[in-house]
Amino acid sequence: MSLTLARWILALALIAAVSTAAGAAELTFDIRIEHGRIPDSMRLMRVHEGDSVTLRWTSDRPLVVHLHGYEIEKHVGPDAVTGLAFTANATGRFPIEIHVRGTGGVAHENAPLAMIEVYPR
Ligand SMILES: [Cu+2]
Repeated sequence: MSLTLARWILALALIAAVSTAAGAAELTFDIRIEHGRIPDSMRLMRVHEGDSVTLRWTSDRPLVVHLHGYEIEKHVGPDAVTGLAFTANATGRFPIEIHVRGTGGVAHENAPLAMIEVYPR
């Protein structure tokens, strides 16, 4: 392989790597829980692989939100915004559920609060 050709291939590989990184988005969702529910418009969140995602939670009562698959749990209460941040490295469909405090274990309350779909880039 000629040196010139090798340089071209290296240059193209670098361009591909940069454009992939540049395509990742930083996404923030503000989500208010009331009576254990969130607005219908927030019940399905779509992101892409590699995106930096931050869910900013508030709730009318203390509870725990659990992002399945990524296995992140956060205490959410009425007095402050709770950030749940992750990089969407795993693709698929991931439920977010409410864990009820004081039941002595993992208790899922009803249907998932929301779903996050992470699409391949
Ligand atoms: Cu859970």
